Amino acid sequence: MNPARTHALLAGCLLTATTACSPPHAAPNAPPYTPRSRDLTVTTVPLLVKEQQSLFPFLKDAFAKGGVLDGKEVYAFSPSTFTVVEGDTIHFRLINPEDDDHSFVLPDFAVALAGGTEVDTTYVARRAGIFPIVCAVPSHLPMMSGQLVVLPAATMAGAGGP
Ligand SMILES: [Cu+2]
Repeated sequence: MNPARTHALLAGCLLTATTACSPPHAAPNAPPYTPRSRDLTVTTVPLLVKEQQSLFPFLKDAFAKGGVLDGKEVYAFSPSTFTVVEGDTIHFRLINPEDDDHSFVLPDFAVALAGGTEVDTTYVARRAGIFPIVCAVPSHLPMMSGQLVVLPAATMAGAGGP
């Protein structure tokens, strides 16, 4: 293939790649996204825990030494996935209604959740990306987890709604 043809093909590919990467909803004169506050309530919920062994007989084997839940209990955050936009301020209401301690941990943020407590806290989603949320209590890992999905502000330009 001659060099001019190769160059034309490469330019076409680059143009295609550039077009494919532009924000899908951003019209040329769309107003930029205005960061907002979002209220999110999260409750810690027991799913398969030792207190339930009389209700679910299979748990006796699961929690026994060598069982599939040996040294573990299954809890969840409800809900466990949150979607916000870059720059948003999140007011989390974190509720732990039971007597076990938990925590709510993002890569740059951590809150202890003692048993029977409710914590109101604020987190600013400064960077777009998908960030893991975990409870740092070792016996609750890796099951007690979730994700914070932070959309790039550019993808929300011109978008209406809350
Ligand atoms: Cu936990």
